[in-house]
Amino acid sequence: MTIFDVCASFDVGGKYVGCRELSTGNINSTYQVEYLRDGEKKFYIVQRINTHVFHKPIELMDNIVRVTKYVHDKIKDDGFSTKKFVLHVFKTKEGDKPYFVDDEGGYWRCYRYIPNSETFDSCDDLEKIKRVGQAFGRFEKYLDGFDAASLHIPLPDFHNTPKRFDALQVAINADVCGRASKLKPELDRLFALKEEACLLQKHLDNGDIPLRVTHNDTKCNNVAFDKNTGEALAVLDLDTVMPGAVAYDFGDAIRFIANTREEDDPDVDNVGLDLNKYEAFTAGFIGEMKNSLTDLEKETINLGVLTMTVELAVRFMTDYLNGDIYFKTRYPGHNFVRARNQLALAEDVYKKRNEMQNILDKYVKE
Ligand code: GN1
Ligand code: MG
Repeated sequence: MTIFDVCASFDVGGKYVGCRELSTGNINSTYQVEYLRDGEKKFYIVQRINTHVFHKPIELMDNIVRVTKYVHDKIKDDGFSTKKFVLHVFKTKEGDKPYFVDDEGGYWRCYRYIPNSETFDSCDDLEKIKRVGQAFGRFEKYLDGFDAASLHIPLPDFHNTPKRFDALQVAINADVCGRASKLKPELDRLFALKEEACLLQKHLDNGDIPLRVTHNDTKCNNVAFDKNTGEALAVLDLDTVMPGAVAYDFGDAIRFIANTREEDDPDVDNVGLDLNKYEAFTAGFIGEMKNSLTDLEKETINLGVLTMTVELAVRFMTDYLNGDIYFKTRYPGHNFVRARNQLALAEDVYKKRNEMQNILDKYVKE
């Protein structure tokens, strides 16, 4: 089965020209495909869904179809371009399905490539960071009226931090690769943050904060930008869209975009939270979202930054202990490097929590 065959199964017009694999993303395999239609180049994104991670690809695609349709209609009402501001899911020619199953049982999907767009794996420009915040804030604002409980849950307990700690403990006890003893200092530091990092889940369990439709992977490379105007366009990578807390999305975005180093930089002494970047993202996100937020959401949204950072450190560490079976790694020890990086960031976030709160209060009240 070639990418050409996969493309041919979807209802996209024109002549296939070629494809290239895009290397970003720790989970799915992604290809950008070029077509020619009426003398014009058209681009599509074709992805093989990682069914080791996403066990129910049909449900996952059902979520994506429903959420993109809802956002599509809101954008149309607001008079914005639906081609630019929301992903379009192609259906198959046969069966009208939003996924194609190849002869090995692999699940594929096809999106329209957002025209004339680009993504960034990291971002230092504060104006651009603010726009990333606006894009994710807009996404959640548009989905404010969507019945979150009606969505399938592709990854149960994805951001259930206490359960992530439980899984870490299981991995430590099993220690299948004999790596646990040399990780003791890092594990002690991680467990020291456990109580604080698990507070958000308590609020959710008690029903104190609402379940919303959340994106759950709010990295800046999941926002498309217009190549010419620099405007933030559609939000990408909707695999993990499911019910959650707004603090997940806010926190995960800050964790990624406001780290002074990249997520897997081994130079942990220089990893920390950049408060200027924090402020830029907050201005964009809160600017879009603040009228939809409850008082307790405003009070707890910052807790998401610590929670998401600790949680990802726990996840990378767990995967390292389990023998690197979940995240794609590029070299031995990659997951451990990532875990140490996120741990250093989490400690700095904890130190800066009061400064963060002062900045947040300013935008919440504006
Ligand atoms: C994974 O594949 P990617 O980069 O979109 C992961 C996220 C992590 C991220 C860390 C489904 O996302 O939760 O935050 O790596 N996605 C899944 O880079 O586990
Ligand atoms: Mg992604």
